[in-house]
Amino acid sequence: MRSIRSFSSAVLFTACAGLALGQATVNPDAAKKPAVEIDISKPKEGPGHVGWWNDAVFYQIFVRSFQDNPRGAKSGDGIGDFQGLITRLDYLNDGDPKTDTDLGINAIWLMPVMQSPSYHGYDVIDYKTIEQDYGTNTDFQKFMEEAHKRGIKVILDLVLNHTSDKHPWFTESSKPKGEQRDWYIWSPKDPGYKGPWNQNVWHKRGAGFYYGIFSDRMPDLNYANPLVTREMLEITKWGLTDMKVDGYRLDAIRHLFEDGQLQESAPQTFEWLKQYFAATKEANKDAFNIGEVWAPSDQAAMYVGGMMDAVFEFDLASAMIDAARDGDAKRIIDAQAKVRALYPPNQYGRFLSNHDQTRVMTRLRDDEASGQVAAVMLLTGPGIPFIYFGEELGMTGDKPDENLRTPMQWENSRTGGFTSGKPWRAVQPDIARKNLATQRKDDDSMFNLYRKLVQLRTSSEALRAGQYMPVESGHPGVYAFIRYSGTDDSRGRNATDVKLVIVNLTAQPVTQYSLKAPVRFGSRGVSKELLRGIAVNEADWSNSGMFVEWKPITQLEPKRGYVIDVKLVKD
Ligand SMILES: [Ca+2]
Ligand SMILES: [Ca+2]
Repeated sequence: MRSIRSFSSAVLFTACAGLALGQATVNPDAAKKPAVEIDISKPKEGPGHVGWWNDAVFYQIFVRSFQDNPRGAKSGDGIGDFQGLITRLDYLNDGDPKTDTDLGINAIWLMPVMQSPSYHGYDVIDYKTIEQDYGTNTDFQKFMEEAHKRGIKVILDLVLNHTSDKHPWFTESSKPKGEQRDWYIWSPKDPGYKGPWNQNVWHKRGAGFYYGIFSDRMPDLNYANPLVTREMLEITKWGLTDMKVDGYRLDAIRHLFEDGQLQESAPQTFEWLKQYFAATKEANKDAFNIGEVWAPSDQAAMYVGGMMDAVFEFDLASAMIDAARDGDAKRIIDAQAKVRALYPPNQYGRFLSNHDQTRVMTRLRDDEASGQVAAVMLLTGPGIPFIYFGEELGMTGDKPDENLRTPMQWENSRTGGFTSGKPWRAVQPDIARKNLATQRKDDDSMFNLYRKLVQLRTSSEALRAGQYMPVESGHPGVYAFIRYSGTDDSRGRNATDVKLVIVNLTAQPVTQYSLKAPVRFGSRGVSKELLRGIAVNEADWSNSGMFVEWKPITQLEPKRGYVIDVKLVKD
């Protein structure tokens, strides 16, 4: 949750910059907390496959911007809706394993879809009624049915921390003697302190002040009140049982509780999330919970296990983008090593950018080749990958937030094929190149790379849920690693699926590199490059199955990624 229209972009920038630099907080108590010591040579052990989410490639959708219903109810108003989204499901996954023209994702994260007065929906006024712009509860249920029919799981954005100030609970709470006074956080006088990014958090209403960490229009719920907990857990369970959703993306969870002036990751928040986690698993044992903890890796990882199934890895996202832009392999090697030491294997969201961040292609200065190596890292690396809608077309967009969330560009036209009316927000000016219809025809397009990578990941257990092993490349611009599965052995002995990924992050061809890894795969390999089918030089496996001077591709092309299937032959 960083997406409040009332924020000035200056405030937003400060908040994000502070986080990006790893400044935990301006709160003095939190600042005194000892830094977590991380030994990056010690990966967390355990299975890399915990639940269905470890077989998933997620796709993040802003319903308002995906597809306006082409005909019938709510069509032509320039606003995406559930009926429109249903018409585009076959693009995401047509449910037919024999076709490969669809993108191939198998899970969706829907940004908020419940009633809200804002365009983005992060301020809810009714947690059980679908936003009227998007359709009805029946439309939503139809969408769920159509998604499930295609083998697509769906998780919903769940905004627990706050409601809209127009929520009936808050209206009642605003009355000093109202029955729901304690549902929100009130003070007779202004307590005077500021929030973690130096914003106002106490807002005046009537004779009192209420707490709202993000905005005066988003009052924080008071989770110290058991009635609030009971209500919100009931809503959570209702979604899982009655609406049949497969889990939640939890907005801003580190702000749930405040402990005095401690406004991030208060101890009560962790305790509460254990209760939340148990409630979701009770409603559906396969429910998936992924949290937004917009903080450095060591703080984010604290939420995984018994509180969240996974959290989004913001540091890893920045590292992938920096590495792709600057040609710096160490940047991603170090970030991945840290993540590997902090999390149970694969239990984190791997993404490049989301709805709160400048689109990845804009951050890569619209350099298509850099975007393609970022895509290779996103979809071959460990964790649970998330694609932000339009990223697969290399869509661009910068602040303000509305421009990070512009309509999906299906074709090169004034409305991008998104609506027959006037889109709620204009399409991007570079639509002539950044649209699906044009990119479908080009084998080397961003879309076709994403499509191949998603399908490659889906078809390989090693890429989906396997172990990760870094490989020394002997070149500062070459990032290499192995994913393998079918064995618990830390050196890969008896692995049944082995994929070697090599990424030349630099803008120059590279021939001076040499791969080295302490693997014990077997004694001979038969290798094949999977993205372009180019020739591979076999390793010398005579050294007890360990390869030391392997150059599988004679020349690595500028800004290019390779995925090599290593088939092992035992003597
Ligand atoms: Ca519509
Ligand atoms: Ca809160």
